[in-house]
This record gives sequence, structure tokens and C-alpha cells, in this order.
Amino acid sequence: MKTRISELLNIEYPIIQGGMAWVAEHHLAAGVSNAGGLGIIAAGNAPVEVVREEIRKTKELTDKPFGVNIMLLSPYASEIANLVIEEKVAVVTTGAGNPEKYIPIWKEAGIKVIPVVASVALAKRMEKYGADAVVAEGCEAGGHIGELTTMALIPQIVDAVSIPVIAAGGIGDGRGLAAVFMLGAEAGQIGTRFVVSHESIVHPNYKKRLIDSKDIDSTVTGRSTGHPVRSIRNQMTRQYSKLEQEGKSFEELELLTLGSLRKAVVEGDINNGSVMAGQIAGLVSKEQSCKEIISEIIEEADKLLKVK
Ligand code: TUI
Repeated sequence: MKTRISELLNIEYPIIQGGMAWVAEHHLAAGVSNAGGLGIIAAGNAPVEVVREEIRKTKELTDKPFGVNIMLLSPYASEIANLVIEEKVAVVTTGAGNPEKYIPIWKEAGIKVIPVVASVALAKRMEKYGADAVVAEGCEAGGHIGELTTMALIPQIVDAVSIPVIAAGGIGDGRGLAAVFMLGAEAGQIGTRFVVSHESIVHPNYKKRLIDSKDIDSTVTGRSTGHPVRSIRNQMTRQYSKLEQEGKSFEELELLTLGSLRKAVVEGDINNGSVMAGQIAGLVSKEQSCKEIISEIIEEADKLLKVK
């Protein structure tokens, strides 16, 4: 399954791992890269020294290319934008914002730049500013999301830009990967399924909650603040929605979510923490190694795409 993305990134299979804050650290990133995909370290809201350490530990675990995802709402985003240059990271993906002011320095350093976008307008702008590819993320995805579904977003972005498009949001198996190829994507970004991998360091309660989840278990909070986030419905999302309906300020709502992802991922508090996951969680039924996950998805997609 050679595509412009596997060529660009120098990877065996057209699968990249989502840049999930707290989840995507060196074990997962190296696991995915060693399995032939592109592993990604999520900087999230972490300070620069923590991210530097993650990059160095990943280098110890793999000789394959890997990337760093920069969450642009982070107070450390600009420092991390420089860190990836210092550490000679091969690929940068970005989320939750517009990275155009950093693109020239990353390109100058030879970094492959792949912004995550949720609209045609931002995809076109990223191409104009020199991005190598875009991840087009539909609202089936977990975490911070845009408005459009993957089904509607991918073909519109594919038609609007010439650079290759990586689809994200709702891909959990080979059928999903084959489907986005039909829409014109040249790779898939997968998050939720990798959360439930052996290499993922999330608390066992979090993995079990995803394995147990049904199709309709995720919900979106934060639409009123302009920062919609998809996670599994629980005490935390109910409390958040109640305060949102009461018209509480963005600052008050932030206080509730502050640290809540860590609470779920690290402490395993899946009732009061934020259990971010995509709509495809209902399809994830067991914990596997990154190698098993990637082999299974590629084998299935390959078979489907060969049927004429
Ligand atoms: O970034 C993500 N997913 C995330 S970031 C995150 S941490 C967080 N937690 C709470 C509140 C906010 C963030 C958890 N999950 N995915 C990539 C993504 N980017 N999806 C959508 C976007 C996006 C949306 C609007 C990118 C750009 C944009 O507009 C930028 C502009 O200025 O035009």
C-alpha cells in the first residue's frame, strides 16, 4: 500500500497514530513506528523539558521515523515549535489551531509539516503556507473536534488541495481505512484503537471503559465555549453540560476540565475524569500490540481495496 504519504514519511504502511495528550508518549510512539506506521508523541500541555525527554526516550526505542504533535492552545506551543527543530524531529503535526507562523522555520529545518484541519478553508491555507500534507479530521474523532463528519470532509478537502490528505475520525479497522482511501485519502490517522494497545500506558480502567463502550456512549461538551470535545459520557460530562446550560463562563468550565484528562488516563478515575475517545470506541473489543493492530488493519484494507 504505497502512497504519497508512505513515501513522504518513509514508513511501511499508510497509518499514522493520533497525537493524544497524556496517552501518546514514548512507548506508544515507538510501538507504532516499530510496527511500520508513524508513531507520534503528543506534547499536549506539557512543558518543553518533559517533551524533550519523551523525544529522547523514543529515539532509544526506535530507529524508525516518528513525529511530535503540537497542541496549539498549549502555553508552551512556541517553545515546543523550537524544540522539534533542536531535536531534529522528522515530522510535526499540529492540532486545535492554525500553525502558519511556524511553518517557515520548520520547513527551513527540513521537518515534514502536517497540520490537522477540520475545514476546507484551513486545508487550503496550510497548502499555501507550505504544508507537506494535511490530516483532515472529522467529528467522529475523540478530543477537540470540528463540525463536519469524516465522510463529508475528506472528499471536499481532497478536491480542494494538491498535497496528500490523511483522514482521521472514525477509523478503527481495515474497512475504515479502505473507506477513506475510496474518498481520496492516502493514509489514515488512528487514535482510539491505539489507546487500547499493549504499548499504551493509559490506566487499565480507561482501556476497559473503551472496550466496554457501545456505539452511542460518547458525547460532545464545550460547544458553547467554542472548544467542543468528544469523550465518553460520565459524571464529568454531565456536570459540564449542566454548568454549560446554566451559562457558566469559559473560565469556570475550564476549571472543571483542568487536569481531568490526566485524572482519567493516569489515575484511572473514569467517572470524574475526561475519557476522551472517538465514536469508533464501540468497535474496539480487545487489547492488542501495535504490530497486531496495524497488521490486521492493513491486511483487511488491502483485501477490500483489491476487490474490483
Ligand atoms: O487537536 C485535536 N484534538 C485534541 S487537542 C486536545 S487538548 C484540549 N483539551 C480541551 C480543550 C481543547 C483542547 C484534545 N484533543 N485534534 C485536531 C483538531 N484540530 N481538530 C480540530 C482542529 C482544529 C479546529 C479549528 C484546527 C484548527 C481550527 O481552527 C484554526 C483557525 O484558527 O482557523
